[in-house]
Amino acid sequence: MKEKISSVLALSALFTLTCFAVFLLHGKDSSLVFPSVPQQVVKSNRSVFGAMMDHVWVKKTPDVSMETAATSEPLGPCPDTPPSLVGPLLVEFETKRSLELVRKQVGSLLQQGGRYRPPNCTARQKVAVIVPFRNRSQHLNHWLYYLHPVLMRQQLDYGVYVINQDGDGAFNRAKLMNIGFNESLKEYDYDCFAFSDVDLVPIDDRNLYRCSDHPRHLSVAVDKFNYILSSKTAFGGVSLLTQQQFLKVNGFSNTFWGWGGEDDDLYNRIIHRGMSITRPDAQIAKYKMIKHGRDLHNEVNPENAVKTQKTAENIDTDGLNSLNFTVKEIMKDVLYTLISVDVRSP
Ligand code: UDH
Ligand code: MN
Repeated sequence: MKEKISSVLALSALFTLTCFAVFLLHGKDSSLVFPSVPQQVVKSNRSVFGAMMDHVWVKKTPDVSMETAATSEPLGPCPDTPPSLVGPLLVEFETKRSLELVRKQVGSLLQQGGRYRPPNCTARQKVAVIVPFRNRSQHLNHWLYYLHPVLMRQQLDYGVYVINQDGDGAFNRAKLMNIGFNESLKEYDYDCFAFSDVDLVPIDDRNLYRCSDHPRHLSVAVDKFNYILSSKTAFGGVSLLTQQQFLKVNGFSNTFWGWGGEDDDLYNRIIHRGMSITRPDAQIAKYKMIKHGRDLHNEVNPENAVKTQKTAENIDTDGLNSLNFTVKEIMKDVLYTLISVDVRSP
């Protein structure tokens, strides 16, 4: 009887062990056959965006959220050359792009207000991207669609600030830039400021939105001008200054109403304060400008050209230290922070 009981016990133990082994093996196999959810998500994203997107979007979706990064070990500095850059990009503005679509495509990688930080390393610079704006929503959609993936691949700790001029008074691009500088600094300790027109999209991601020893002009070769720089002193379009460099020149002048001159005046300020400008290679610093006509209330102002002759007289009293404006609204989208302002047009 005893023998019978012990052989039954031995048999059932053997059966249990076999079942356990089969369970383990099957578990392992099934994970090979059925990919985990994140793999499926990445796969479906790629098929939606198609092959063209290989040049625009990060190939691997960063898998660490900002929260995860914040709670883990201190991160090492990002490499000097970001590893995921792809070089020349396919950029076109024929496709209609709604904000909703762009939100779906890049929104999940951003923090509210158009903020991003590389998940695996500490960015070399904290960059506020300032975009002067009024009534150009189609342009903004294209710009956000193309710029976010580029800035992410460049491993910047960045935020996008769209400074919207409220009302229909004379446009003042320069004043909007000054306001962007002031307002973005209230949110975060940015050390670099990228001032960018809403209609300029880089067509090579090696053109880094990073500040350097001297103020930097990025929009060197623009398709509209046959990829030829108009003048050695050109500083409009897309330009970058560190916080110190911008303070040193007292920011932009606030008094350039309508189109023209404010960029030349900033160039004069830089030279006047003993700095020079730097530019990336024209082969890399290439841009496409979204085609557009002249906007209402931004007509050429002939007074502006005269004013650029008087930079030395105005620099001490006209700029960041004389800036006045009223914030009407701050709106946080996942793709950008929109700050609507009354610039007190004359
Ligand atoms: N901007 C607006 N809304 C406006 C005016 C200007 O958002 O109503 C901003 C926008 O970021 C734009 C930047 O200011 O990119 C510079 O203005 P712009 O694009 O009008 O300047 P640009 O020198 O063109 O590119 C001048 C008019 C060209 C008319 C050409 C007709 N063939
Ligand atoms: Mn333009």
